[in-house]
Amino acid sequence: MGDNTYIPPKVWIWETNEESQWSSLNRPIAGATHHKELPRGEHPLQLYSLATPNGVKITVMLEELLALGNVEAEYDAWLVRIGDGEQFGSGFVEVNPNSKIPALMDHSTPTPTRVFESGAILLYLAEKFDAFVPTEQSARAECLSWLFWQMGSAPYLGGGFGHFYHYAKNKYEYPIDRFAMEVKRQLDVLDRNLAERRYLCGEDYNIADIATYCWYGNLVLNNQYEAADFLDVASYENVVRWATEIDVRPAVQRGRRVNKTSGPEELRVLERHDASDIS
Ligand SMILES: N[C@@H](CCC(=O)N[C@@H](CS)C(=O)NCC(=O)O)C(=O)O
Repeated sequence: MGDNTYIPPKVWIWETNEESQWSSLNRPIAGATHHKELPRGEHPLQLYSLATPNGVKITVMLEELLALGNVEAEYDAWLVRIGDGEQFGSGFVEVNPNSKIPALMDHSTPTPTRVFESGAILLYLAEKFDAFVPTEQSARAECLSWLFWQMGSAPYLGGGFGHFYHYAKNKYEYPIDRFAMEVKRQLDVLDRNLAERRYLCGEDYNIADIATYCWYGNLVLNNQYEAADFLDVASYENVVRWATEIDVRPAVQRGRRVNKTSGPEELRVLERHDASDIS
């Protein structure tokens, strides 16, 4: 793969290769690979996750809700080690048939509610607690537009740019060039918007900021893919200003640590069941 002699066969065949650390996990079929029940803690909200950009969106949101005084946002956060294939366990697949973290169960509803897709989980929690999403129709439309924009852009940043620039063992110019171009265009979209506004939708911080900070915020703060120089992130001054402001929020600092398995040992909170788990 990667040289210009590759000719696609008539029918694609699944062949495992060692192109990246994720190769042994990626597969073209859905469904569970093994039986494994999910654990359940004492709080109504049960989160099954890992501190990736998509996972952190939800722990930041829950910590923000708790910071506002919503005691019903207390949650258990269970670690799902995607590098070990735990997202393919039968219990997890029942909560998310797409086998990706994050996934949430809400046991406070008349029958338990499952929610998957980080954008859907953010909106579910925002509606449940009436926080971090505007209620006025136009403001809400703006918030949902930026939230869905982020959800649509993440595959370019993470699945595209991050995969080929950072994770892939061999670096190929064509995909890196294509995805760097799109990521820079998206950074410019954000930068122009944030030139006029403090947060993505205006004066108020909301779920669109949480979702976007976890991807583009981390990228411009050089916490993602070690690509700050390559993408010249410093030139997106408004994005850097916005990300820096969000980054220091105490709830953001707490949420980033939940289900974290890498980085400094003292910052990792593998599972969270109580506020005291985050020291
Ligand atoms: N669109 C999904 C994407 C979730 C996603 O890609 N999760 C990754 C970690 S960030 C995952 O679980 N990967 C495991 C795998 O691909 O097997 C969302 O926003 O929730």
